Amino acid sequence: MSTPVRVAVTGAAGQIGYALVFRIASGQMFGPDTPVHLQLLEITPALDALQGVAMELEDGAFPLLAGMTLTDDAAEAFDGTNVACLVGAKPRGPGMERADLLKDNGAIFTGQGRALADNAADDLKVAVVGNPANTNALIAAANAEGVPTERFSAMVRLDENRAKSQLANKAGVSVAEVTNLAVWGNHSPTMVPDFDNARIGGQPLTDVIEDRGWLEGEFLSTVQQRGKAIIDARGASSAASAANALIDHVANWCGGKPTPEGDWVSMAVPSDGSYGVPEGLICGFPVTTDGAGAYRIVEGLELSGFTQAKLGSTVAELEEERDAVSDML
Ligand code: NAX
Repeated sequence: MSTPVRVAVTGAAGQIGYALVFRIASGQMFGPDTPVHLQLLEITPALDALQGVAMELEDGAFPLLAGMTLTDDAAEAFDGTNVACLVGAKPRGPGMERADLLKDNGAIFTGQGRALADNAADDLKVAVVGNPANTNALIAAANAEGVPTERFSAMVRLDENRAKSQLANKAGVSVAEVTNLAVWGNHSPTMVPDFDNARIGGQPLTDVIEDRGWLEGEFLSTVQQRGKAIIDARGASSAASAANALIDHVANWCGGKPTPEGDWVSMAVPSDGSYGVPEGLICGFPVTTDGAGAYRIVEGLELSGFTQAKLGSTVAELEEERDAVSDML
């Protein structure tokens, strides 16, 4: 057996954490031959609940689970961490403005960025799920002195998976037939699923689904509002599907599951200026990954006027968020 991958999960006793850690322990993030050591971080009042999660992990008797660390101390949680899944965040409370949410979460991600820089392994990779995910990733990266910025990402994969499922249903095909579906921008209702460059069964998607009114209307709004629809139906926000998307995100990036030849996936990563997105913003892009920690933004895609305009709006929102937390960058 190889050396265990040290995986930190923050907010590990929360809803997504509960859906995530068992799948990591069972080998779905890093493959069936890679042991993992789970480093679980929670706030102090949630440590009892975290203990319960750890007991259930023990009761899963996972052969790949090499060890666990349970703590409320970020330095301990990130000690030697290879992959950090930053899920824990402060939810938006009643009457709370978006700016307050940005600031409160900014404080968490400032501290976690520093703790990662001081304690994590040299090959650290970070996937941020806690909202506002893109801007939290920006803050963590800015405060992680010495860690290359491109090691920080935010998750837009749930949006991609949601979009693929809607498209597969519409076309009457298996979801596996829907490929090359990028989600551009912010993980927020402004994000943009790029149907112009997507494919179904290898054909341009727009040749298979010719109803452009549906693509620009109902499809887009269904994907953008899916999080709210889940809350309305379930009385709680997406958890298992979010954990599933994070498994996909990390597995493709550095869990030994490269993007299939000719396909791409969506990750929010620091912009290199591609497609007019200001450099440094953590923005959803189409990327190819090698499964071993490297990714590349797919260049040269043509965007329709519709998608280009939507990209402009989501990027403007990211810039506003960045400006609201400029004192933390
Ligand atoms: P929960 O409230 O169930 O769990 C969050 C957990 O984080 C709690 O157990 C809390 O004690 C812990 N926590 C809070 N501050 C912490 C800190 N400083 N250090 C460590 N742990 C801390 O929320 P859950 O449903 O699990 O969602 C977690 C985050 O994911 C939220 O911010 C949510 O908005 C975000 N989401 C992001 C998605 C994405 O696609 N990027 C989709 C799903 C989800 O909405």
